[in-house]
Amino acid sequence: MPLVSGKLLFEKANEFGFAVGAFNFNNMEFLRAILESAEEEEAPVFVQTTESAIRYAGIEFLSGMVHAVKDKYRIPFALHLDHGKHVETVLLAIRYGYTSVMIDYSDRSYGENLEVTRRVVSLCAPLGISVEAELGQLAGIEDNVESQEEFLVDPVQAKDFALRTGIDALAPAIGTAHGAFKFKGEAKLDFERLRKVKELTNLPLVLHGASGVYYEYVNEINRYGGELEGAKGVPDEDIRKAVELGINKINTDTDLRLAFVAVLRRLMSEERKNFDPRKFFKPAMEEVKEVVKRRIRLYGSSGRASLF
Ligand code: TD3
Ligand code: ZN
Repeated sequence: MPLVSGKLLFEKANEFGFAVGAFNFNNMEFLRAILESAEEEEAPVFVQTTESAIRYAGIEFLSGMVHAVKDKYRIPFALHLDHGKHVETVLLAIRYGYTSVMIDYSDRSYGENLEVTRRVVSLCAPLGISVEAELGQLAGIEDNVESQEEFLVDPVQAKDFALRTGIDALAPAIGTAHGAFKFKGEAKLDFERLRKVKELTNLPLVLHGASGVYYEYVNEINRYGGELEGAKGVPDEDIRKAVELGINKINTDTDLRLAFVAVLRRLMSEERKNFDPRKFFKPAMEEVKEVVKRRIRLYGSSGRASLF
């Protein structure tokens, strides 16, 4: 049971109360690390690419790799477009065999978000491709805490949006941010808001900007010449709570990047005579596998492949 529609993953996760890991890739090393880890954990998984990943690698390479290896794995997994900002990218993803897409008009007006998301659902639903949309905006580290509230999801609006678009999953902004610098002080997620959104929509929900930004990797990077002072992520405890409150897909990119680069920085500093990139990439890929497995366990999705 290899490449499946995101619908299937969203529905099972919502029914059984766990979250499926959604990990980003730009290259063979990350894709392999994600699929091998999910296979070893017997976990369903989303592999996903942003528009910038598509610009970097080309959609032929990204989708081509996934389709070339899909029968090697027994776990169910979906190929997902992360943060699709243009309907044209959604059409491209459909053409290249993606099984799930996100249309992200969260930075436009509510009316525009509604209209474009409806259009994407009308394109994808007949093809069995799932659609994720977003309401509210992810905070940046520079936003001050007081002014943040207006960027968070409005639960009543979420209910209206769900009913009028027919989306398969919703990403509600509840105080997380993308990248390695998520919070100035303590991490602060609006769990009450999350509880409300779940109660009013009963939709599969997606948590973006969820990386833990583990200090082991940040410290290793800083020790070997990096400058990531002040990096901060979402504590594991908050992830567990979010899953309990109804999060069913968790996006993680930064944690994989940090693990990979931590190993690269150390090895490139220690192994000064080596110029075979594989000798750097292989151990870096192994570290990405470790962090993917750690996240999959945290999300409660280990062993869940047997549900499909
Ligand atoms: O959608 N994504 C992944 C791509 C964002 C750009 O890196 C996320 O929500 C992941 O967030 P995080 O916490 O890994 O940066
Ligand atoms: Zn995101």
